[in-house]
Amino acid sequence: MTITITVFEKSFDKGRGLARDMPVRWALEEVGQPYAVRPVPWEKFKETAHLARNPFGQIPTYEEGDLTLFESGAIVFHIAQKFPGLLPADADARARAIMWMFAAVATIEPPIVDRDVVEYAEAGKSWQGERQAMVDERVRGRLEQLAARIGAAEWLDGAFSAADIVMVQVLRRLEGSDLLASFPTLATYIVRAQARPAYKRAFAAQLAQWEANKG
Ligand code: GTB
Repeated sequence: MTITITVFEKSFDKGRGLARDMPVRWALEEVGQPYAVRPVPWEKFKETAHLARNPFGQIPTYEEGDLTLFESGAIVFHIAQKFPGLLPADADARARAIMWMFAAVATIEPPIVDRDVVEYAEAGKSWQGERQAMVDERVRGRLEQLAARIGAAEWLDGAFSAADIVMVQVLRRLEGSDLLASFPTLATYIVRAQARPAYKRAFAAQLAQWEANKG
């Protein structure tokens, strides 16, 4: 059955692999599932056809026969449940991998997204600097806790899993920041993930998409 995902026609991250189709592509590459891509132009995000796929008018979405999904984390979870390779067989280890997926999107990601909100959406506000410092401190706290838990381990919990895809992608949003650079454990964790052939294939595919459409 063909799997089709929606992606930006022209991603505003300019092929840096930060848009949220990246974890979906990466998960599909890890489990060896081919997929088709439906690029959505920005002006069509809130049109009926796309809203039918995602009520919030966002990418990515995932179609497989009669099933349509949105939310990148839920899509990665679905792929991991449906195809072998991304979730441990042992029930307890599987529960922990799922826990880490939720931790990535519910505990680590919110302050990281807030950081972007302060930087871009709240630029020029009189209180921007003060809020930026507060949000950075929150992010730093979370990174400290995560780095302490990962320690010398290769992955979040034993073997590489879907949770590492979601977590690495969340952390990548801090790429280039001093915050990430001050946690070598996390920087190394990301580099380790980026060395995976599946990551490289996913990255190359989204970059090719950008190159073909940047105009
Ligand atoms: N929680 C949803 C999910 O994980 O699927 C969020 C989806 C989402 O934010 N999608 C964005 C979108 O469709 C594209 S990826 N936005 C249109 C809209 O909301 O109207 C967003 C993105 C782009 C670039 C970076 N970056 O450069 O770091 C990060 C995220």
